[in-house]
Amino acid sequence: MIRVGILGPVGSGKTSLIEFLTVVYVKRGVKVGILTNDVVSAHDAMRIYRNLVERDRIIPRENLLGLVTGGCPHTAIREDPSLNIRALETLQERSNPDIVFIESGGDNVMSTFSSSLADYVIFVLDTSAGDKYPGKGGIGITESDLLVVNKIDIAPLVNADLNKMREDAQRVRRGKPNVFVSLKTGEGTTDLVKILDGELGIEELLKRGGQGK
Ligand SMILES: Nc1nc2c(ncn2[C@@H]2O[C@H](COP(=O)(O)OP(=O)(O)OP(=O)(O)O)[C@@H](O)[C@H]2O)c(=O)[nH]1
Ligand SMILES: [Mg+2]
Repeated sequence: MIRVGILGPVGSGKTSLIEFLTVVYVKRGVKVGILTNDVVSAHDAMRIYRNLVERDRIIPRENLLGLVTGGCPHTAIREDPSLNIRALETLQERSNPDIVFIESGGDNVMSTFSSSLADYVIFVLDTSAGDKYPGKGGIGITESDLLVVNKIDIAPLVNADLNKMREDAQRVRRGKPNVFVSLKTGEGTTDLVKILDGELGIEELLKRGGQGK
């Protein structure tokens, strides 16, 4: 089971990314589980349930789990990830997924996953705050395995210079991968999937017998 942690500021597109990737991978025969963390509600899990379980029948309900962490979202994924680790065990017992996407509650640029919880970490930033990030840094932005800059469709509305953001991403991440996308229009998502295929070894996983839902 590959555990992919997904971090990023409130509203940057973490759930949208999980929904997109789940559809892509399930259609290719990968068995996907989803674990969401929300601070005060099970909002994201309920949304995923409505979209991917009830409406589109992409995953069975036992492949989805939502945690309500309370308090600080960092704690549940970094200082004391025991609740999440137990939830992963439950998902494994119930449906034994090939990949699990773990969404953190909305955080800031300093959030990270404990290595005991995630094997691979994606940080989702968006352009809505302009182009000062990723240049300003922050450990989540600089140390994550993949930086996804989402909502490039709205960049012109906030005068966000995407070339500056690309150069800054290269510099602060010292060459680690980044990809610029719009999960709304689909722009950049082919590159995103290509990068993740390579990073997560999806083709090898399918050859070894990933079995679909
Ligand atoms: N314009 C635009 N809107 C987007 C894009 N991706 C997501 N959104 C919208 O942005 C809002 C937030 O998206 P979510 O996927 O819920 O973001 P999130 O990071 O999971 O949010 P929290 O879990 O609340 O922190 C939603 O209204 C999405 O429809 C995009 O590429 N472009
Ligand atoms: Mg979300």
